[in-house]
Amino acid sequence: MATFTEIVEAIMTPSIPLVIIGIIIILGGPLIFHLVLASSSSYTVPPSVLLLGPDNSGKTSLMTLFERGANPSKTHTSQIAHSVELNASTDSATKASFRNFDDATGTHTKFLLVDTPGHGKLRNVAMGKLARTEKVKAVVFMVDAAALGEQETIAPTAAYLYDVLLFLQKRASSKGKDKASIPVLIAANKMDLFTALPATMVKSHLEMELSRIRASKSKGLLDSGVGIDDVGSEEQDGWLGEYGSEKFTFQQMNEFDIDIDVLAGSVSTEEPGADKWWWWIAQRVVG
Ligand SMILES: Nc1nc2c(ncn2[C@@H]2O[C@H](COP(=O)(O)OP(=O)(O)OP(=O)(O)O)[C@@H](O)[C@H]2O)c(=O)[nH]1
Ligand SMILES: [Mg+2]
Repeated sequence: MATFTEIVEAIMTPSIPLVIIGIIIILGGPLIFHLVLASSSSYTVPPSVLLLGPDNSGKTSLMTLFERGANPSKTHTSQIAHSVELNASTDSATKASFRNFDDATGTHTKFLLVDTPGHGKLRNVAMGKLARTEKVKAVVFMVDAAALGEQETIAPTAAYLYDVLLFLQKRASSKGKDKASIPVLIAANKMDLFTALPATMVKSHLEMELSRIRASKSKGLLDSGVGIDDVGSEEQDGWLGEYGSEKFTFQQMNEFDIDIDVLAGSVSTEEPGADKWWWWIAQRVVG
């Protein structure tokens, strides 16, 4: 039987197998530790839904409504992103309402609702959130339907939406198979105001303005005398929707596996309220 000193001696004597075991422990330990942490964090970080849209459209108001079940009396223009954890359910009992999400009945899916600042100077905050898309399940793009009839509102609103859609399109074109596509809800808010455009008009106004932006972006290209068939794939990649089409429609985004819905509602009043939006979000989060 080996004595204690013999064992110690064997361990202390450098030998190839021992060195290999040592290297495995030193390199493998942290690696395993990392894998364990990484896999567990994917369970603890819930999916998120991004609230985008220009300033004054009602994003913070909507988030507060979902969080507290009550409409905030006053909001300030947001300067930072802010998220709250909510529970969504698609059970018929709790169907279409965020007011009873605390009910213990049925199954719930946790998700993060991320509010972003809408001001043009802080747009990078929102786009930064969008760029880290691993956990983004859906995008809610909020617009002020009551002010959308005015040129000074529709122009910046559509310009922002253009950037968001082009980002999603590029992401879809270059994505690996494991990345799910991100659906977009255009939430036409402030339907309680008499100047509010109905959802169909919000849709057509935005499509018209997006067509205009797209045309002006490609104008330099066309002016230079290059035919539409002569341009390289780089230019095609920068084109929103169906390449070469005259008019942009949201339906063209289906080509990139991006679904866009336009739903009308209001944060401030019970009717039409925000239930439709909540139901849309719940289906995307749970599904
Ligand atoms: N009439 C009416 N007013 C609303 C509605 N929703 C929000 N508002 C008002 O619109 C204003 C702007 O709302 P916010 O929620 O602060 O807008 P926001 O999108 O967070 O704006 P930023 O933080 O600047 O990006 C507030 O005065 C709200 O009270 C609505 O459904 N109807
Ligand atoms: Mg805000």
